Amino acid sequence: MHIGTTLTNYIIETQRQIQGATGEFTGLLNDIAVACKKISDLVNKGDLIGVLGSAESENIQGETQKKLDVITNEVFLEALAHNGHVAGMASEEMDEIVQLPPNAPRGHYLVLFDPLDGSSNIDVNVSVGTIFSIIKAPPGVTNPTLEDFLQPGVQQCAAGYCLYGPSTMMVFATRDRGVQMFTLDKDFGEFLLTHENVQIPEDTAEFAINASNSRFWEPAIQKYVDECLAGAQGLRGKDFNMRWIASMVAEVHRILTRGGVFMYPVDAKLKSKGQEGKLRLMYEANPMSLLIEQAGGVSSTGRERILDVQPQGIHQRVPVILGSKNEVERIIGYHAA
Ligand code: AHM
Ligand code: MG
Repeated sequence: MHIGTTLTNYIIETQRQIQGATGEFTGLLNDIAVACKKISDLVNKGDLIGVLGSAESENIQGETQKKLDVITNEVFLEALAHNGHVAGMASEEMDEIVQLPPNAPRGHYLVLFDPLDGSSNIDVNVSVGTIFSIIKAPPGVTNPTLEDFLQPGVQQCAAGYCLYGPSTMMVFATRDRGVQMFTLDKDFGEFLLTHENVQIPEDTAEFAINASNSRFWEPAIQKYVDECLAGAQGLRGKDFNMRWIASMVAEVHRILTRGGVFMYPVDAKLKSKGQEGKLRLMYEANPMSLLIEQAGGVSSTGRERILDVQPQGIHQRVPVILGSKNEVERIIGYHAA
């Protein structure tokens, strides 16, 4: 496909190559693109339209919701609920899975999403993003139950994110067709292909972790970060650079673009709260892991491939270590030692 082709054309062309494709998947990705364009517009206008600041509510994780968490959740639901491309949805911002209205047409897909990840950054005008994961509803299921959603990440048909940064970018991967990046041309409202078949360099000298948690880390993470900090004088024999944006979409985008490692490991502080990690498996870790693997990187809890984790609940949390292959494999090795 040539650089500059529209997202819609890209999806149609890809579908054409799949035997028996019905156009439903094309329609679904188009719905998601429309939702993301609307969210991009809201995020962009920000204070001009009074959408910044906190709402008076908490989500299932007990976190205060931002006004934009609530609004973008509605935008996403609205864009997908009536077009006959999904059988059900689940969102970071909603306790339960979303049942479609009784009269709404049904499709074959289930979509899980985080409508605005990194939203604690929104008031300070730092990049945020929408993350989505697409799985198939079990055959014949038109009113899915919770169990129908609990599929390991390896079964995702596609996944991606939309990054609202200096420019708005849609990045997605299907299970076997690599990672493509599209940039929104706001003048005519289309996502245009700007990076094809993205590949992450296997080696890197850049890592991302919230170091304020270091006193709670497990030995494997402590050892890895200590070695990075020791730089050229230490065992690694090279200097490392550190980045922490506290916005997973921006972090993963950097890694897809120039390599690196992102870690949100389990630590003693999370464990004391009964949590196995900070990030959510089904609509944060799984979609990002599909992108990372499709781009030649590795994504692990430290002990297990994230895409193989059998989910027990929609809002389940997992440790996340992802990025450049050789670095992530080194960290996995430190967990095994
Ligand atoms: P959110 O879903 O409430 O926005 O939280 C997820 C975000 C990630 O984008 C980011 O990597 C992480 O939380 C930052 O955590 P911390 O504030 O502990 O550094
Ligand atoms: Mg989130």
